[in-house]
Amino acid sequence: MDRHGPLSDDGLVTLLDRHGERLADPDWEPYVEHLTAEDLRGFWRDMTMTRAFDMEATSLQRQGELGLWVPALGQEAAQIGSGRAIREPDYVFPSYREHGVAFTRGVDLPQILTLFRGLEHGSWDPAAHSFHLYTLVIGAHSLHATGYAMAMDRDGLVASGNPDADGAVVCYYGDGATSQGDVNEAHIFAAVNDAPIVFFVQNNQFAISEPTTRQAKVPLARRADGVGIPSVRVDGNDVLASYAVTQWALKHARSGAGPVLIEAFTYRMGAHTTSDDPTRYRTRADEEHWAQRDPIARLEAYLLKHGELSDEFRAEVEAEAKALGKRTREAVKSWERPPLLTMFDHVYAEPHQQVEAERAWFDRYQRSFTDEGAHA
Ligand SMILES: Cc1ncc(C[n+]2csc(CCOP(=O)(O)OP(=O)(O)O)c2C)c(N)n1
Repeated sequence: MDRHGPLSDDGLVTLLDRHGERLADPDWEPYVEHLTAEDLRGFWRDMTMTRAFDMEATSLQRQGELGLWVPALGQEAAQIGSGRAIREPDYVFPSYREHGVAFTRGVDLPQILTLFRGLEHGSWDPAAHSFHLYTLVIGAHSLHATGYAMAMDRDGLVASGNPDADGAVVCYYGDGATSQGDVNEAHIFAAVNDAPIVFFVQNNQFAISEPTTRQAKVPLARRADGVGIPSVRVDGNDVLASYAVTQWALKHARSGAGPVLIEAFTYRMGAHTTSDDPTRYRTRADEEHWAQRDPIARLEAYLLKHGELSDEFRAEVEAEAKALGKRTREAVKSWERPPLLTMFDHVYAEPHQQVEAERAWFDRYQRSFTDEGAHA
């Protein structure tokens, strides 16, 4: 392993190794010592549910029910660990692969699929879940997130004197996004304005077919050095470590000390999307290497070793996952195509003159194809 390049495992925070052995790290212990066996089982459940939903969505795409699907396979620990460290009034800006984080924010997972069936931009209420809609334009949301964080500060939600009431933003994007202008601008803007934001980079080692080695000469976390943002590299397949570093980063940001960048080093076990064939750009040996580091298996090994994963609990989660799969299939198949005019809804929070004018024009245009319109 190259000790200096972007795939180095140097300095990765790890609290649970790939065999499920707990590693002691006095620096990070304070961020996990309160977790009970029930909490850890909860992490395992969250990851298992996320994966079950993911597999279901892939099947639905293969059956022609979805236009596209973006699997999060292999990234469950990075997402559940960080997601479980987020609380009110924090606010999340995801990209498009954060199904695990969505789950921790209480989004009903089938709702995500309205986007992938081409019906809506996502049908959850961002305010109700403190979880913004997905963004397909790589990195664009990093600027929105930075502005939102600065507004949270101005609204008195940061360093208020009551740490339990403070909040910060968490913005998720991938390794490829770190090459984007928008993301670098967001880093600079956040740094010089001490914006309360945690940039959470899931380095899954590929931007579609472009490997991280073609995006950087150094670990991605070091991008933060150049703009004066503290950063940490974490084993993204370790749910405990992902939770610990996000706890720390959020505490830092909520206290008014400014942004943090987390690089979660992980691996996309599936395809980039259902339109992609990863065998064209990576080897079977690589996939096998990372299969040995499966984030769910790692926590499962730990729990089993400590007698904390009973057959009853596993059966319960299995049944829950099955029910979610069934509900997802039924929901997707029941969705009707919405009237085209709904595309003008939710553009702004309040009615807007220009949008209303465009809606009226489109309405007339649509009617021109009917008998009623043709004779008007
Ligand atoms: C601005 C922009 N450029 C290009 C694309 C096409 N595109 C979609 S996903 C992707 C790769 C993104 O990789 P990364 O940031 O590592 O995230 P990942 O998909 O691996 O989670 C690209 C280039 C896009 N959606 N938006």
